[in-house]
Amino acid sequence: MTFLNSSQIKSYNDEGYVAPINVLSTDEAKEVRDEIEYLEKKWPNELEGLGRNYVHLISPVFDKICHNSKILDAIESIIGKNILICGTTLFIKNPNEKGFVSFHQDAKYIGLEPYNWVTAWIAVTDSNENNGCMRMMPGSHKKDLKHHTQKFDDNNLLTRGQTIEDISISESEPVILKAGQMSLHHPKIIHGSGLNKSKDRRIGFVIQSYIGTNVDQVLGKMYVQLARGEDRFNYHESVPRPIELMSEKNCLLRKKANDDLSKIFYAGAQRIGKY
Ligand SMILES: O=C(O)CCC(=O)C(=O)O
Repeated sequence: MTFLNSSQIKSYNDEGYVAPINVLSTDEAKEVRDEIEYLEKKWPNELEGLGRNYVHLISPVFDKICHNSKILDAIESIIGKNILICGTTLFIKNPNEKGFVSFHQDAKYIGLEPYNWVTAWIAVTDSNENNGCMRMMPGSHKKDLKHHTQKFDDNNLLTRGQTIEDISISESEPVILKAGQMSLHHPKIIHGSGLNKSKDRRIGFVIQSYIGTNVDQVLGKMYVQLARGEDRFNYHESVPRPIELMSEKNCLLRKKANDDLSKIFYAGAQRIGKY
């Protein structure tokens, strides 16, 4: 049993995030990195652009992480026992690239309501201040959603380059994780991340997000798996777990899921970005 303890729950409620939480062994984290690098080598475009999303639908390795009981225990501590997996994203920052994530709130454009959901950021590699770890503005989840400027900058890893202006980095807290650890963050917390100045990749496998079964998608259609409990709401399309890597059927399903996800991500936007 790896439910969050009372001080972890307090930290999530007060600060809007909790970290670090040990969930994978170093070997398990390495297995995820190897899977990413195998996919990149064998199917070079598969994880590019929109393809960084819904990877758990094409690979049993990512799927296994999403259904990991240690992760689910922690999630249950926050959103209750009826849990759906509604999406995954790879946030990869390669050395010598200029990738960054502007300060933003996930709830702004994602269409998931009510906010009974939580994002799990799993460190596939170490994530620290030198390689561009996430930074959180503690307590910001308690305020309203803020105005975001849509900048579409080339190196911004967010869909629209959505940016909350005038955030003071010195007031943010770094989320330092070892490979195999995770952080959990609230839909409304303001967060972002800077450049990778190291010589290795910084990789986050992000379950974006675990949602309570009572959470609807108000902008479009999502493809979900039941992770725990039961779903009496049936708001979303339910999809099977993959049993082999890149099967034709699962690739087609993922393509459909990503096309629909793009409609959600860019609802009302002036243009479509890279992701
Ligand atoms: O990986 C990053 O640096 C940012 C990821 C992020 O914004 C998120 O998981 O909500």
